[in-house]
Amino acid sequence: MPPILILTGFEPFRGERINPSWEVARGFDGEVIGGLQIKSVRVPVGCAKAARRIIGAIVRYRPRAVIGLGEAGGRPAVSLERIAINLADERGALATRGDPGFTPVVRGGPDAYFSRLPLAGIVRELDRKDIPASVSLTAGAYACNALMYAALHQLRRKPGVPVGFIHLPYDARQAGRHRSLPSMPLAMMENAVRIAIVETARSAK
Ligand code: PCA
Repeated sequence: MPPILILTGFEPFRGERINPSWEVARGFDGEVIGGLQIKSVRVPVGCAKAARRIIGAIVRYRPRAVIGLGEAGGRPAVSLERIAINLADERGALATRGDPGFTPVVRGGPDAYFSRLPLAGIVRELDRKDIPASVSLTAGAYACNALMYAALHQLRRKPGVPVGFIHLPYDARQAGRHRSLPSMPLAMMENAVRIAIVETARSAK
């Protein structure tokens, strides 16, 4: 069996019927791209739960690469996350009033990890295909950040394994609920993620 690339997507949350990240991730399950077999993993929305699920998947599948996907409603482009921080706002930004305090994703872990995906190469290919994309300097402090941080921490002694996270806009099917916010057709997001997988597989050792 070819080595595994774990591709995660989240369950729907905040009253949505779908989460574009899982809609995209599940479509790749079982496919072999660049010599890596995609294992799609559905993740619950919560910092601790998401961290636990990705760590379990990494232990189980011993992946050669990990790409997390999440929904970032309101962002106009595919966001390649550069940084994961050791801060978990378990209630999510919407519930935050005042200072949420400091709860780490991993007690005693470093403040932050940088993405280990080949971001420059991915952005170049996305630009070439006219898919709106940019590198983002914050993945927030909720479940998506927690998943990215936990994956990078879990694989900190395997620097040859690319690990990172990509936020997706709302899917066009969610646009009716969010009329003043940008959205993207699912097929375009699938193309974007395919490009990210190809570039990542190429960089995996
Ligand atoms: N987006 C949230 C959590 C789950 C998701 O799809 C986030 O950005 O943290």
